[in-house]
Amino acid sequence: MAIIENGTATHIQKNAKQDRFRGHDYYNIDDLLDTEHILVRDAVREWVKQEVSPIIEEYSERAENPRHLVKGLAEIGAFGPSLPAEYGCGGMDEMSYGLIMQELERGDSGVRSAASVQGSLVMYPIYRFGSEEQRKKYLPKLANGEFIGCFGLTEPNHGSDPSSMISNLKDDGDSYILNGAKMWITNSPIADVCVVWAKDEEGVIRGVILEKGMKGLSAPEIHGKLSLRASCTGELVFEDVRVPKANVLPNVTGLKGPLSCLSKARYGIAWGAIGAAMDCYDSALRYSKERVQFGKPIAQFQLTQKKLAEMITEITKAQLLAWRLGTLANKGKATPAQISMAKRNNVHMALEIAREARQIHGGMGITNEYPCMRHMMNLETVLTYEGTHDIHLLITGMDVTGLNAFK
Ligand code: TGC
Ligand code: FAD
Repeated sequence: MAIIENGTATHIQKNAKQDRFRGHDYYNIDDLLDTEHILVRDAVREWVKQEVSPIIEEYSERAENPRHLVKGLAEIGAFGPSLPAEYGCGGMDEMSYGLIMQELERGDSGVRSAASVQGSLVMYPIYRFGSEEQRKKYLPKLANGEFIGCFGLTEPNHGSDPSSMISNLKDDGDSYILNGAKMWITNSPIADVCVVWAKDEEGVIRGVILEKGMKGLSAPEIHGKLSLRASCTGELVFEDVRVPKANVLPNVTGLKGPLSCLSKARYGIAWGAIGAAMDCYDSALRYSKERVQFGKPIAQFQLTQKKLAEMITEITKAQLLAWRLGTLANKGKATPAQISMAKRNNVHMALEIAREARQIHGGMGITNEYPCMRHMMNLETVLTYEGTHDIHLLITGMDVTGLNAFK
């Protein structure tokens, strides 16, 4: 407990656990949204206030996945928001999907991760590349949270370069035999369904759907994470797993399969990062007006104002980037490189803001009374997964020069 010297500080301490977040819209970007977008966003914001904010610091501290949130996430339409309603999904547009991710990550990156993986990395490939039988079998149960899904692309020795993966499928009549391992897989220890990418005997990457309980499939949890602590992460180990050919995604081969899913998820992260940044800014703004040093609120010092002014400027730029990306995505015109730019810019922006906001909170900023340190730690993962900060830079570099730095 901090030593409290005056009434103002006591007030801050008492109210720190309440979620007093309000959104920030310096450029009236709400005017560019439809009423439906705002309704969706506000509903998710309220859900996060009621369900996530009161518990997230404790779950994060205990490194425990708040699994009870799955039902609520399904109810608010967070799983596959922009996939068709006929499969039990949200049937919303890409802007609504983005806004939902923004609000979830305002609560915690791990909560947004759960929705990203389920919707964009598991449901989306089944919808886009799966057979009608696969869609009907899996999508409704993933949408309503009855099934948890995970996505296995990264391997212990192949992260940024997934095309070098060694997990492999050997033809065995009506089945394939799968061997190999995947690393850093969100939700693998609790997953009922795994979308896994592996090479066939011709070296062609294929997607397969695995189900919990298949002989030879195991998913040990990875412990000791100092980031994304409220999210469950594990490995996937395949020892002669027999995968019926009916479980192969029939409509895609090659790396563009998993990379298309990543485009969908990276788009959501570009929005989600804004949520984490807004939460840090909001907390810092409020704290700086309440915290008194040298006889005046610290918000009155020019150096604090510089931090806050730069934060809201960067948030506003990120919001405009995301909004424009959303309008392109709604028309099916957002390119993978445009998505990379937004993911990279917005996550880096959020991480910088989390660090600055932490400073504004002084010593209190390193405690779990305020969200900045948790967001900061989470964002270190977000900067790395779904393509690292530098990989996205090289994607932009390749797009503008036409020259490939990876090969
Ligand atoms: P390259 O030769 O460039 O491309 C292979 C094929 O894929 C196509 N393509 C894409 N298609 C759709 N969306 C994209 N974003 C695409 N990027 C490329 C490309 O046109 C080509 O198609 P075709 O028809 O010619 O075959 O591939 P490369 O091997 O040179 O790799 C390029 C690179 C490095 C950019 C790519 O491998 C990459 O993005 N690496 C980063 C890996 C990554 O992001 N891993 C993420 C793992 S999943 C995860 O982190 C989940 S976190 C979950 C959570 O939220 O909790
Ligand atoms: P590496 O690829 O080894 O990179 C190490 C460093 O080298 C990075 O800084 C990178 O930028 C740099 N580097 C690599 N290549 C180049 C280059 N050509 N030029 C310049 N620099 C380069 N994966 C999944 O498949 N599914 C999941 O659900 C999933 N969830 C995750 C959850 C968490 C908590 C984490 C931490 C990761 C998750 N990942 C998941 C894996 C994630 O996508 C990888 O960690 C990421 O792609 C980077 O791979 P790597 O960790 O092997 O790093």
